[in-house]
Amino acid sequence: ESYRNASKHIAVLAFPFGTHAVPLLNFVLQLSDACPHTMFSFLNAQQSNNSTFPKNLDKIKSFNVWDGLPEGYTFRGNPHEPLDYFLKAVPGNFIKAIDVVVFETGKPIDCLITDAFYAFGADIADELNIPWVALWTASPRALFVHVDSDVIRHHVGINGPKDKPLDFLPDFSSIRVADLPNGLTSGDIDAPMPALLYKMGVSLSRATVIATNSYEDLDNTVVNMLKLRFSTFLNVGPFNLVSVSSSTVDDSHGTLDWMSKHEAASVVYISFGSVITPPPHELHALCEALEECEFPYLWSLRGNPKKQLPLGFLERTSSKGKIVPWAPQQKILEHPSVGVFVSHGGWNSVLESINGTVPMICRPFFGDQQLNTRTVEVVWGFGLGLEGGTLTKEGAKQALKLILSSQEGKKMREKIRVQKELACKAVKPNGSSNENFKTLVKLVSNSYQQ
Ligand code: U2F
Repeated sequence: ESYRNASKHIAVLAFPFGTHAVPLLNFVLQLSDACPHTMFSFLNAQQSNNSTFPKNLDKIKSFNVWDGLPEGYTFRGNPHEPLDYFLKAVPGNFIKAIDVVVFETGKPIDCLITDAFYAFGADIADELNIPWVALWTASPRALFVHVDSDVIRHHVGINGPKDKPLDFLPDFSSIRVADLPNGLTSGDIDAPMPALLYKMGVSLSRATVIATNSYEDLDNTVVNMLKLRFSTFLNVGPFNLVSVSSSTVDDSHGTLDWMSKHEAASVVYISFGSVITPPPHELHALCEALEECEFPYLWSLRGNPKKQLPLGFLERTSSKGKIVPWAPQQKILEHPSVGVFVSHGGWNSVLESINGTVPMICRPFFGDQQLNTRTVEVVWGFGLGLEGGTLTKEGAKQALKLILSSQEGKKMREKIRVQKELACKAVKPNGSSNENFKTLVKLVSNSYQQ
């Protein structure tokens, strides 16, 4: 059945920054298989649609919304700038686009799916009298701190001591104030993004379903707390075990062949996600550590390696290393030669590390990344943070050696293997994510068929 012939119409509102639209699209792809007679309109900023949206999907059509950028705007390297403009344009740009889609297709909207960031989804859904499904694309733990913002603020204050543990929350005693996203209890709590996340925490109780890209066993205590808060909080991931988006399998730089030339569990894979490049002195520190330890490395680096890395580094390590502008990360992490993943701790990277059973070294930058780092290190024990939170030559050397060539590294690999098994079990028929997904489909279709 094609987009035009469907009798039901679901509008999807994507968040066009970081790796948000890809998991949302994966979620919608799964739903489109499970919901017959339903068409999906995927509303997103043009740039993000161009990079995430494959051509020719039968039941899913993409539409561009205004990105809020002033005319003639040129990106000068600050990733927060386009985000701030975009946040000024919401929800008006989406409301307008929904009107256009309804007019063009002649089909009213029966259900709204949004990135959970969009607290205003609650109002749009109320206005249209339709269900609202919110997809949280990061970890349950990162969601929980936003849902419980007021409790956390009450206990630790605003801009209070950074090393205070959050021991007033179950299973948070090893998490400190410093691990919370910026703007939750420190920094500018009224800035656009923190304000949006705060509103999200308050509005999510109005969602018909809150779905997340994780699985029940990964952070079970936190998941159970969320289930107590929201009767329809459903872990339906990890999506990377269900579907792999086309952008992550492109291997035009021959990285998989290169990986195959190396010994098992020996290669350092480096990637700081889709948004961030570490500052020059940290790039240099990492290069020096790699060079001194002589570990083979594969580095997905945005920018210009010749300009950003130490003079002569590329030449000196050419037999040991490979630098590419984009790598098929999921496949690299599944490759037997990879031994450690140096990462920024983005949620998709954590899930892909679990899938590949590769211990992580995390250098977090913003949002949930510090909380993920701490959780990986202290709660799950399959990776390391860095002393002082940044890359230094000695810190990187120590962490790389520990994971690649010590007993502790082996233990981490064991721990992550256990997680991989649990993740695989969750997405199997009768597994928790699979069952949760069926519940989600029922909840959505019952509510809009009435
Ligand atoms: C934001 O995500 P990021 O894009 O910064 O980071 P990840 O969640 O780790 O996702 C990166 C994705 O890009 C892929 C990689 C991941 O699926 O496989 N990728 C690739 O295929 N090839 C490359 O060379 C480099 C990356 C945000 F910054 C995070 O804090 C959030 O946790 C996340 C989810 O909400 O979104």
